[in-house]
Amino acid sequence: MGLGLQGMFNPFAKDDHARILMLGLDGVGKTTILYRSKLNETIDTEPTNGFKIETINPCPGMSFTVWDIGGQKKHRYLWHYYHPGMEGLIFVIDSTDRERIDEVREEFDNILTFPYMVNVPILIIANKRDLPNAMDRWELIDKLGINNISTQHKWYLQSVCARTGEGLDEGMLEMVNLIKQNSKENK
Ligand code: G3D
Ligand code: MG
Repeated sequence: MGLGLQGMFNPFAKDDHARILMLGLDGVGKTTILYRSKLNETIDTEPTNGFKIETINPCPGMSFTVWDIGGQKKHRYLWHYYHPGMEGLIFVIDSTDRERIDEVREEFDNILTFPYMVNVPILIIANKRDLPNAMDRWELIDKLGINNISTQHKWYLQSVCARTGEGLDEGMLEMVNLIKQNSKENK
């Protein structure tokens, strides 16, 4: 009984799938990321009221259902309600937005207190890396206090340009790896 070519090369069982929550302040590029991952296109976005859900394939044999939740201040109280059953968090940052970096940290810290976030791996996407004056990964890690979360969560920070897709596939693959490691350890 052979596995067939696909089974031999596929590191995941057939139909492996994870539910992913994507959060971040408004205007950071979440919806652009969603459709760049899904369609490999840049679409015209407008502020997301409520949420959008799309299925993407970060690598052969794996699919993610990604929930893109509106990030405007008036909608952020809803973030709390989308967590149950989520297996990964993608937290998106506009890496040029120094003005709101304290607000980003506050919201990030808040998310980490949600009960359903225990042990959930986190991909931090530092978006808009194409723009001048983007903060580099070390500055972001420092300003967001990310090193302090490393004992409770597996995490990875990837800088991305969602408009062109640069860095996005690498980031999604890291998310796959983190989820895989996590499920092995928590079996
Ligand atoms: P949101 O879903 O997080 O609210 P959007 O954010 O995806 O709606 O994006 C907000 C704006 O940021 C959009 O521009 C979008 O094109 C832009 N954007 C997203 N990713 C990048 C990126 O990597 N680089 C640059 N330079 N811009 C990006 P508009 O002009 O439509 O508001
Ligand atoms: Mg949006």
